[in-house]
Amino acid sequence: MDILHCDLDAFYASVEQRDNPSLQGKPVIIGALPGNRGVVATCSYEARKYGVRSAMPISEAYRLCPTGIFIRPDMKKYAGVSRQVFSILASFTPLIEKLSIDEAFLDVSGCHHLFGSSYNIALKIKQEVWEKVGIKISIGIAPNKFLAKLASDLSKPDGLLMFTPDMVQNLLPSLPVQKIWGIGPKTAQNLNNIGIYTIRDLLKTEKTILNKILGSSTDFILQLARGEDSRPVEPYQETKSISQEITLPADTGNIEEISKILLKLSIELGERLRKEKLQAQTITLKLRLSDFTTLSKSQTLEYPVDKNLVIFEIASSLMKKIDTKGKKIRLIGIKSSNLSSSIIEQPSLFDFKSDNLDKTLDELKTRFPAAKIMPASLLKNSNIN
Ligand code: DCP
Ligand code: MG
Repeated sequence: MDILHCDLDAFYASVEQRDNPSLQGKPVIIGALPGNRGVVATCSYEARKYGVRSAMPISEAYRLCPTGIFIRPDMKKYAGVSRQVFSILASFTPLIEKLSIDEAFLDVSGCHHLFGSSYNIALKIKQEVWEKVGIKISIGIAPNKFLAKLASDLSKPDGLLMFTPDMVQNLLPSLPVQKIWGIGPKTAQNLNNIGIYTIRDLLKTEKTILNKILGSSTDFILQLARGEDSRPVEPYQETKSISQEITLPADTGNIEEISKILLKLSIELGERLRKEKLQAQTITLKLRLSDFTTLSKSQTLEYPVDKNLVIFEIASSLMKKIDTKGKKIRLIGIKSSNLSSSIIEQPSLFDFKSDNLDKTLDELKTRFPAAKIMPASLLKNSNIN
């Protein structure tokens, strides 16, 4: 029982409730404001009773919960709270794998002589996060990552659950297939369509049939279904940021040309992030002008990203915020930082259908390294190829 999965409860909403006691016990919905386009980032457990969920269009959230208190996210504040929580986690073990702004695995195998049993460590973490930060964290304890994450998920809110061998035998098989890592709503629907609803159903089905739906992930998913998972906790301290930059062959002030360069850099950066299985929550645009002054602008996002077009969209909006009127640019760079592991498929806040496109391009480039594969808009640009 040496892996802990720690995940803050209703993170953004909890921070707002902590800072404004009049919001406590109320349905608080963080995201876009009603009447605007956009989605729910998260909501308090009080709002979840009305059926409100993350990633739901804000119009639907308003329809389900008109008495909800709608608040725009304050990413700077949440990033600060997240740092505080992660420094508490780091005081127990250096073996921390950050999965997102509010979620991490801890390998506590080497910490028992200092802090007692895994259960005790989890209790101490819960207590310290509550006392020092003022929000609740749920913790799952298990011999492996999959079961630890499942345990914290089942225990929420304010939970602490140890996934015992008895639960692997009796509880795990009865859970719906979507509880398995990597089975999203679409795959779950495909499995339901052929009568597979629970993990037990999955284990009873012939592999050739599963292969048709799960493809190359079949064996891995079957291992998880049996409660087995050999992946180690992998700390990511080494990589603090990943950047792509280019010094232009000739300085330019041409917006169209700059936009094409941003697209090229975004594609290269997206590829590197996905290769490293990382996602970035902060994107910085750096410009060096002809007179060598350097300007930069950053944006910390509501959710970590690794998609080419999302990075491009953010870099383009940062570009508009930097005043370069009448000046020429000699270097352009995009930096991604605030990195976390992307091994868990995160629902995207952005309405781009580019997931499969990026994946296909990555695969093509691996198979045909010499081929030039790029958006048509980049094909004729002599300045950047
Ligand atoms: N988030 C987001 N968009 C999503 C999902 C999450 O912006 N589609 C943000 C808001 C959340 C934070 O990330 O507060 C953490 O995500 P979680 O999935 O851990 O959700 P919560 O912490 O809000 O709730 P839970 O108690 O279920 O963990
Ligand atoms: Mg959470």
